Amino acid sequence: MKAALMAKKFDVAGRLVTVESTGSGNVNDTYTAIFRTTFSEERFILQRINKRVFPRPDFIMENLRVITGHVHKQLEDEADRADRIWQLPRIIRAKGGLDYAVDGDEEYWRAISLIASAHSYEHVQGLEHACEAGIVLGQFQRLISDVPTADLHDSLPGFHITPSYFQKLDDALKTAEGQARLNSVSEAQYCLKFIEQRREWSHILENAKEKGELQMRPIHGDPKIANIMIDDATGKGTCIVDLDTVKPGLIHYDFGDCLRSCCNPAGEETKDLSSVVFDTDLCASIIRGYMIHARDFLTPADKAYLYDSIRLITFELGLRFFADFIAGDVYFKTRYEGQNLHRARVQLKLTESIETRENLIRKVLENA
Ligand code: GN1
Ligand code: MG
Repeated sequence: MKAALMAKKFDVAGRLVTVESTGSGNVNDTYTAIFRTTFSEERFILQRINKRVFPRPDFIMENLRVITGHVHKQLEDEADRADRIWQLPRIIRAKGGLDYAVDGDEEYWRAISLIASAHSYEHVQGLEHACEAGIVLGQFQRLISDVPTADLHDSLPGFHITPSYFQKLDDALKTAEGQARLNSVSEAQYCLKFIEQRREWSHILENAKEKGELQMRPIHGDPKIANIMIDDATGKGTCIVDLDTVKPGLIHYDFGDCLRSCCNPAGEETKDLSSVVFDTDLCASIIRGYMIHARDFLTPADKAYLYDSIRLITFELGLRFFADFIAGDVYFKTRYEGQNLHRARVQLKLTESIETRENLIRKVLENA
């Protein structure tokens, strides 16, 4: 098995016991590897980076080096004042000294330490869990806020630039296969109509960036609930994982993504569309947690765009899943036929729910 072979390329003491496929990622392949010596055991996370999505895996690893180095130092400095033990995985080097290993098919593999005695969840568990997700995101954004954006690569060009996903959709719709997929089910035509009605508005954050109202900063890029680790012993958030998308961006991409994920208790893969709603109590709880650390770095202009970011990033993920369905599932991994169309319908339903609750959400934000 390729993963077992690659696990042995990393600098870990002992002999390999098992490598098991873990994680629910839509892009990379993730495994947990166990190594044992006569008297101890080490578990770590092994991943194959999806080169179809990430054209420069070396850029991801360089960003990870910069970010983990910076955050580990800062966490050490602040440890005595902190209300909990904060963690962040470290890179485990390959035996040759590089931060990754390349296999015979030119695929990139990397290893990172496992956060032990902590778990993440696919679905939000309740108000306390939501609040912890907000705290963890605010803390992470604060910790990386003084990393100069010039020190980070753009490891995924176009990521969270909503108009760029319209381009992908338009290109896919120009092909005969794309048209056939669109015409194969009425739900696809309904999605397209919903998406088209929001084409002009989808520039809102990019316009604000161009006007100089919003600034580029280091961001996480993917702070969904499944990437928030909760300490088994205390129930408190201990770290955020999945650092592949850490790069310069708008903090709004993170904020919007965290809320679209954590305020939908039905989850991204539910089959019951009627259960998909944006829960405003969960929203208030996340924002309360987020503001503890974010209050210090948010400007009035940042605050003015928070509602739009929730609506936009939810809509954007619906558009991304839909464009991928039309393109023939070339980006997100799928387990069944039509899964990306189904995922798109969930996110677009959630967008509708956010739009319906706009006044309520804006009130929550005003009082934050
Ligand atoms: C992808 O691979 P994973 O599950 O960490 C995607 C995110 C989406 C997410 C939705 C690089 O993340 O942007 O929000 O799926 N990551 C990339 O579950 O596109
Ligand atoms: Mg990810």
